[in-house]
Amino acid sequence: MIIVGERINSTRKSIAAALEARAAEQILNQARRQWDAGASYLDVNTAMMRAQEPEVMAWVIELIQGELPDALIAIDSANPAAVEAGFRAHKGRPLLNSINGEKQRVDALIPLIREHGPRVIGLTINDDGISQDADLRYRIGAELIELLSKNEIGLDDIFIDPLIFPVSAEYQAGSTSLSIIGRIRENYPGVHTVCGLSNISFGLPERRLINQVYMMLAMGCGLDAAIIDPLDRRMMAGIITATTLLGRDKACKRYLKAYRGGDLNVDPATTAAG
Ligand code: THG
Repeated sequence: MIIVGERINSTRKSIAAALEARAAEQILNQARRQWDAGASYLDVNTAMMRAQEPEVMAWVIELIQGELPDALIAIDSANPAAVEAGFRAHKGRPLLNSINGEKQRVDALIPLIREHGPRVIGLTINDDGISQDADLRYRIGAELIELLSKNEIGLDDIFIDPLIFPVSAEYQAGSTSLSIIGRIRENYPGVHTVCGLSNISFGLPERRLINQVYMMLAMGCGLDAAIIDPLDRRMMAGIITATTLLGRDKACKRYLKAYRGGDLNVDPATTAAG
């Protein structure tokens, strides 16, 4: 599983304030903890910085890579100027989060993608907006795969995001996204699927439970990347266990290593009792 750590996101008040103040230590602390917890990418979302987005994006990337030279960033912005600033600041190959099927976005981002050759997340939305129809969203994903392939992005560097909506508002939202994940896996082997799944539980109690169960269902359909909080130990233990059960952990090596490291011990009370 490719884990994208979600914590450096300007829609969180504490992060917006830290970015505004260029509070390096606070941002680095979030970066270090997520990296140590096993994130493959650190998402950096600067949306709330408005006009300062490009400058802040470059600042955060240089800050993080200065401290953690192996860390890679998921450049999470809808602003092409911020994306470009991020590409220029980044060492190694970043993950662009994201492109979608909107013509304006495609026109602005394709030249940057051609120049910098990042890995790319494609969202299943286009100029007709967001559809609750699985066929339509799947087709947007398929078109994005064709578009990115034509522009020299390899299948292993494409991540399709089926988008996740609250099941409290649209009771089939969960199954719609699962079906898109399954169809991408079946028809485009080698292409990754990714989602930021915490939206699924919006408006319902016990959100963490819902997020964790949905993750397991999505992994069963082929989800192989996720934008999550890697400090959520129960979620991470569930992901390791599901990876083993899905036949992607030879000799259960990863599972046993996690066990020995204490990473599976997420419920001490239950363990002690039985
Ligand atoms: N797909 C893609 N990118 C994405 C998303 C997606 N990026 C943003 C988002 N969705 C995923 N990232 C986050 C980051 C932080 C939080 C949730 C999703 C978060 N949420 C708190 C909560 O749910 O309780 C509330 C905010 C807070 O702590 O203040 O922290 O779907 N490609």
